[in-house]
Amino acid sequence: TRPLRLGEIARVVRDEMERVQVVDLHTHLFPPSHGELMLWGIDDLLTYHYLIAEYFQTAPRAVAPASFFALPKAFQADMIWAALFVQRSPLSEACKGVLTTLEKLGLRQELRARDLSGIRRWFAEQDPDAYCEKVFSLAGVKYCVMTNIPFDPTEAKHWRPAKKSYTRRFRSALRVDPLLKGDWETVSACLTAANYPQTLEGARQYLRDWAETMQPEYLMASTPHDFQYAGKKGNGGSCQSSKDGKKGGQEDMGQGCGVTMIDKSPKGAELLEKVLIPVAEELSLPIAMKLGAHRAVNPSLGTAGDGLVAADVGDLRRLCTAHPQVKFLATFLARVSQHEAAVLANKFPNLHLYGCWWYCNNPSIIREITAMRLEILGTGFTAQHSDARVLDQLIYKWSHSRRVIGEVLAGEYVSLAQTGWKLTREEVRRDVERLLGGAYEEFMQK
Ligand code: RAT
Ligand code: ZN
Repeated sequence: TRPLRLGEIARVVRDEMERVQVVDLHTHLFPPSHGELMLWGIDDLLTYHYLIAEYFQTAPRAVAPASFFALPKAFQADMIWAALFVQRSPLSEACKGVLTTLEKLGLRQELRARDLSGIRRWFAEQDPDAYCEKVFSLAGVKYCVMTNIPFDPTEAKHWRPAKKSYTRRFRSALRVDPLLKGDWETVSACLTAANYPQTLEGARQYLRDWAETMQPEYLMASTPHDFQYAGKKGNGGSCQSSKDGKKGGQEDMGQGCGVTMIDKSPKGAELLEKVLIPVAEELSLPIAMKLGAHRAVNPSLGTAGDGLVAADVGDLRRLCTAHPQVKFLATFLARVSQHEAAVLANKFPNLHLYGCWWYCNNPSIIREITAMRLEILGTGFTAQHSDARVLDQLIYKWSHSRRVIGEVLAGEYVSLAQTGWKLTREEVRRDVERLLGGAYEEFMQK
């Protein structure tokens, strides 16, 4: 409890950053109980879609994406290893991530020798359950939130008819992208297959029932690049995203109890307003929005072909205004959106910003965004989430982020200390815990 000396601040922040058990509030990870859905090990690390995209930047013309994807995963991994780690220096954040991960797992010798076979042998000896625990403890992650998509049958089978049991390291989030995309075809196919009526009320009941099954932390969706939300009283119950001017279905627009059959497809904003928001409100579940992805910019690359767009931050403002009783978690993909988003979070107590997402999850950008957020929001935001798809990535994503966020925070404390403000280690610990999970949990509870 003694005040820290100026010269001690950087070291204390570094220590506290190293020791804090973080909450990882958005990942694509699955527990070992989910079998093939759990990605881990060197071949999954090397075939991460960030690395596939980087590989194709410079791949020979003769390697067509379709033939690459038809190869066994280990072959794909070999090609990426050769191109990005042997023929070039692995300078990108995604490449360095693989190195940090292996180094922290203790595979230093194999790394030094660039011995991919040796690395594979090591992973082959690991037991998934024990390895999973090892990764969580090495990464210092208290628990992670998964992304659970009921519309995807390969996932749904792990929940119904019987829910798989898994450790407390994993929590659920119910993801509903087809709703925000206005992809009524997918939604109605799922409703039909599960014997729900093809109505808005049918869709709401479907969500309620899945929420009952999954017990999610929140409902979540990423917005399509052309998403527009007009607000509650906008054009026909906020179906502004309807580019072709069609109204969304026969159902009582604007009144919205929605039991009539739908004969035209409702659009994303309408499904948000009439399905997602009412269910969120009814079940007191926050909605996590991810804004700024432009899917399938190069469709031949699959997930690796998704790009970025500067989303309209105004959509989120209109949502927070129209639904003050609903809590929104949000993260933006474009660097240009970050400042406006921080100001918005400063105005709306029902909005919580989290993480440096995907193309922003690079040290230089994390540094800039974190400094700006601290300056505007104090500790009222969540500095990072990993978005890990491969279990082992928790190790590097958190290690890289802890370092940068710590450096930024230390700088802010030094300027505090220069005013004569006295700071203790316990206070540093409190702030660090808040930035890496505590602020999220406080927001969820309020
Ligand atoms: O970062 C990623 O892995 C992306 O492919 C997306 O999944 C993104 O994180 C998302 O959740 O939409
Ligand atoms: Zn994600």
